[in-house]
Amino acid sequence: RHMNFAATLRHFPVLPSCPKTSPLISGPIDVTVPLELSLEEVEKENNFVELGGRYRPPYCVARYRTAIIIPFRNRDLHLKIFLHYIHPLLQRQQLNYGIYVINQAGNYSFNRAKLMNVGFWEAMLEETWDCVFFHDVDLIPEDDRNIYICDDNPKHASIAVNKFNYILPYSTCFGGVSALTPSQFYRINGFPNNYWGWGGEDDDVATRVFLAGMKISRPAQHIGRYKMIKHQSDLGNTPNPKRFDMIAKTKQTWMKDGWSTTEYKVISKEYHPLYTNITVNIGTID
Ligand code: UD2
Ligand code: MN
Repeated sequence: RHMNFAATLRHFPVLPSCPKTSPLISGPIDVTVPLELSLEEVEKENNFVELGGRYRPPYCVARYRTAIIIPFRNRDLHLKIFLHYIHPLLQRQQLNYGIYVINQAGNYSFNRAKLMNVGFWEAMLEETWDCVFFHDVDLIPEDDRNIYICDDNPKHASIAVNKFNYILPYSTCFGGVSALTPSQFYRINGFPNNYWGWGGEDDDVATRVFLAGMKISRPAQHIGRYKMIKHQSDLGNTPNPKRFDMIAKTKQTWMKDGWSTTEYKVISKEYHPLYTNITVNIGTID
């Protein structure tokens, strides 16, 4: 059976553990929006990525295993740019990782938080990940010292986003890019399932973190930097008028509604070269 060199080494029993800090990390990244780039070119750039967007460092055993969950609908251009930047970054960080795009089927109201619950389930079915990153498709990290691993407390990684002039808009902000270990995720009962449309769901999750007796951890301001690709608001994701009432009631709802009560139906699962696409029917507002 034919195997390439890296694949052979991976089966070699004395492969050393990767160093605690990767020597490949280099700091700030210049993020520009490469409009001419095709998905085929991005695939060619990332030869070492395995089917479904999985990767393990070839010459050492990764210390950390991270799944990236992307809530998604109709953002192909953003996804291509995201993949172009995220794969090389995660490889420089010497992680064992997988990229999961959770694509909401149909034209009903978008539900970012419910897609996160689905993504968590589906990713954990494949592998016991140490850490799960919940990641907007339009946020591109601008520094590879922003390591995609979990902390002792739930992490809000996108502390400084260009859209907010690289300043954290408010102290309990948890939107954009967040990361939880499976046990932290279970402790907050996952994400809420009933935020349909834009907004509020991130604040609900932040409240869950506090109610579960944890804090929000963040990288340093000069490291947790992200560029949000400019976009208009999407059809099917208009601001949720109920969001203020809902976030005021998280204390009453978080135990009842969460990852364990997420109902969905997988319509298809496809292993693309740079990501696993899971298209799901998550229903709609009743
Ligand atoms: C902010 C938050 C975001 C979320 C949102 C409110 C930051 C940096 N971002 O982003 O995390 O809390 O407010 O819901 O704080 N998406 C699709 N297709 C759609 C709609 C959304 O793929 O039709 C996905 C996509 O991954 C996108 C994410 O949902 O990045 C958030 O939606 P957004 O980018 O429209 O929201 P935005 O930029 O106001
Ligand atoms: Mn956005």
